[in-house]
Amino acid sequence: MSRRIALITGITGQDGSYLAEMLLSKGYAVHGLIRRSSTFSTTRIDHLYQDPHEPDARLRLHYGDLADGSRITTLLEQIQPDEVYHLAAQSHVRVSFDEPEFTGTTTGLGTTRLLEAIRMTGLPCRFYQASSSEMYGITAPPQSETTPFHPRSPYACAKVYAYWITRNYREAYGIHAVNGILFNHESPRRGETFVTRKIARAAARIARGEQQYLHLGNLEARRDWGYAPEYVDAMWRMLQTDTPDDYVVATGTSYSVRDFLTFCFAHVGLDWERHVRFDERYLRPSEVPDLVGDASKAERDLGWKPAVLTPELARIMTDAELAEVPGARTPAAAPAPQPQV
Ligand code: NAP
Ligand code: F7E
Repeated sequence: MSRRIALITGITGQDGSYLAEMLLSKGYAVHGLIRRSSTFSTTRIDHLYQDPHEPDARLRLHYGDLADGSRITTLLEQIQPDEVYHLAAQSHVRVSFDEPEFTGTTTGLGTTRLLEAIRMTGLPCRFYQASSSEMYGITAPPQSETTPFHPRSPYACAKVYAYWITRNYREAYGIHAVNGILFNHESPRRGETFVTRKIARAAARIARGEQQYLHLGNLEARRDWGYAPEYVDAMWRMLQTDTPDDYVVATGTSYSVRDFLTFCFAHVGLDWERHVRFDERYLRPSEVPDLVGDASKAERDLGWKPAVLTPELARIMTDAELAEVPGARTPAAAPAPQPQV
């Protein structure tokens, strides 16, 4: 059987890096879309580097941006992927209130640009859309595939648009397109301004005496926090089914930000209440109070079930921060992976 080819947008992000690892381990040729920037943004995939001059290199990167539809079309023609995992987005909810238009162009319309490129090229590839539990907003938990959406941020509104355009291209053009409605998933590779990483990092730094206080916003919000490497496996499973469909991926449990603080700080032997200070800058104009996913459809149809729940996740993330040598960003073992230009 010929080698399968995957294209990942957002390969430099948390999920993209785990997905690239997993697909390479399954024997795929993996192509990644990355943005050109004046400094390298490839830290999360440096360990996957393969010299692109080697004819058998299975990881290749290409410059491109979600705002650039013609580039996406030519890339698809060139790569001829079997599977497209569309993970790239402006993914920060708080930032989306500051940059609503940009969030709409990338997180929302970016999906249309990819789907339209697939339609125009006529490629028979399968398409994964990174949909989000944020789409449920203030709808009461537990949330499943049939729960109505009530988005509460420009990010969530953009994701609702992207969800429906994915379904529309499936219904209108028969494209094998699926929505993975993923609840929060975290890891040591999580961006540093998301609350779990911020807390795990601060707990380790305070324990080492490098920091005294952590400033946070709403501690009452409840989230269904799972472990990112397990969630990319669910993405892959969704694209292996014969009939495209939409799936919730979640642990089915929920904890508050306050609970997450307790898990991380207790792990390093500290009382978080002595170190956390409130800062209203981290509040959102409209908040999402409580998310708990019902992933029974994914378990039934895809055989997917999470193993790591939030308390263990907090320990994994805090241990990873404790293992970081202060001040020393680990130099890449190999040259940073770069697209061929
Ligand atoms: P992330 O770490 O923020 O990664 C986002 C990726 O998108 C990065 O590779 C980023 O590139 C890229 N990107 C952003 N704007 C772009 C643009 N204009 N053109 C090309 N690439 C662009 O996000 P993540 O946590 O891995 O999440 C992956 C996807 O799942 C996102 O769509 C997110 O909204 C969605 N999602 C995440 C969760 C979660 O809990 N993690 C839950 C549900 C859905 P740079 O590295 O250059 O910034
Ligand atoms: O906030 C509260 C904040 O930014 C979680 C993205 O991956 O998951 C993520 O979105 C909660 C919120 O994640 C701080 O108000 C308190 O209630 O870590 P977060 P998020 O907004 O849930 C969904 C599923 C996605 O799709 C998104 O792409 O924590 N919170 N104090 C804080 N949050 C942050 N970031 N910083 C604080 O200081």
